[in-house]
Amino acid sequence: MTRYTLYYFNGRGRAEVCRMLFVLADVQFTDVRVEYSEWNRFMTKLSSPMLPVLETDTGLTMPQSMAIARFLAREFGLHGRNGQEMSRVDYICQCFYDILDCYMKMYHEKDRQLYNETSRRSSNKEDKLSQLRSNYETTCNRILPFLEKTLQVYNNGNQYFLGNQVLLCDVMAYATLENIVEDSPSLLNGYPKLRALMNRISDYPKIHSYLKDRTPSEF
Ligand SMILES: N[C@@H](CCC(=O)N[C@@H](CS)C(=O)NCC(=O)O)C(=O)O
Repeated sequence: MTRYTLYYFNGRGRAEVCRMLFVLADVQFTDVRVEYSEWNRFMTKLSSPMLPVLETDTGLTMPQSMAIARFLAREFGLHGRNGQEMSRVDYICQCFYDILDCYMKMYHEKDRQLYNETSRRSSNKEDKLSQLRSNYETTCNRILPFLEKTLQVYNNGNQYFLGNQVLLCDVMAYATLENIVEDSPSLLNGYPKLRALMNRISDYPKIHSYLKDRTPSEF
C-alpha cells in the first residue's frame, strides 16, 4: 500500500481538502505541519517554493493543492466515473479554488501585517488589505450564485454536486465555505442550497468525526 506524506503549514488553508479526501477514503497519511520558522529548511528539502506538497514512497513529490487533490481523488475513486463527470468535478473545484485563493491571499496579508505590528501602520498597507478583501468579496459575489445554481442540476440541489455520491468537489465546497462562514458569514446569505450542502457534508459519518476531533486552527 502506498505511503503518503502531506506537508503544509499548521492550518487548514489549501491543504484541508486533501486531508479530508484521506479521511473520506479511509487512507492513512502522515500530516506534517511545518512551522513558519522551519519553512526555509523544508523548502530546500522538498525543492518546492510553496506548500502543500505531497510525497509518496513510490517516488512522487508534487506541489499545487488542486493537482494533489485531483491525484488523490483519482486514486481513491472520488473524482467521478467518466470524463464527463470528472470535468464537472474539476470546474466546480476550480470555482471554489478561485474563492479560496482570494481568501488565502487576504488572510496571509492580514497575518503578515499583524506579525509586523512593530512597523507603523501605513495607509499603503491598509489599502492593500482592503483591496484584497474587496477582491475576495467580489469573487464570492460573482461565483457563489453560479455554484448555487450548479448544485441544483441534480436532485434540486438536495444531495451533492453529482447526485448521491460525495466526491472531490463536495469536499472542496466544504473546505472553502468553512472559511467564509468563519470570516464573513453574511456572504453566504442567499445561498441556502450551498449552506445545506455544508451541513450534509459535515454530518457525513467519517467527515463528522474528523471535524469533531480536528484541532482548531487560525486559518
Ligand atoms: N497555487 C498554489 C499556491 C500555494 C501557496 O501559495 N502556498 C502558500 C501557503 S498557503 C505558501 O507556500 N507560501 C510560502 C511562501 O510564499 O514562501 C497551491 O494551491 O498549492
